[in-house]
Amino acid sequence: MKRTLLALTCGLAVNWAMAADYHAGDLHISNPHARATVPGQTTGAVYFTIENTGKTGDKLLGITTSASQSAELHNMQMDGDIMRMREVGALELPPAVVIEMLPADGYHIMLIGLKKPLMAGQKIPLTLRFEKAGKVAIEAAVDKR
Ligand SMILES: [Cu+2]
Repeated sequence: MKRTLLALTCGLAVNWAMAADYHAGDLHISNPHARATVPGQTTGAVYFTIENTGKTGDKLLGITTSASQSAELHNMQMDGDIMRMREVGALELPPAVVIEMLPADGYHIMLIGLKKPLMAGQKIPLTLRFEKAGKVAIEAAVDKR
């Protein structure tokens, strides 16, 4: 019993430390995180989960950050047997959609022209611009590689 309680407490502590949740109108953005980069690496990637809990659609139009010269929304898809990444102008967020950005598949935010390496433990400020919800400031936690 004691053991179970301890495990539970640890689990809660971890969740609490990782919980970065943002609400903007009907949009819910959770767990923004980035991968640590090595010196000399000029690009980085940020991932988060975005949910539209409302009854009307919205659109992610753009991203800015002080961590890099620019930030683009990318989509990764298989093209035959080659994984290709391309820039997407805007991310459609229809009602009830949940989009989970993942390192190996689908969408991510590409940071282009990193000013400094992304180091584990840092927080990267980003501003997301939505068609209806407007500007939303978030911070992405840098994970270990
Ligand atoms: Cu990319």
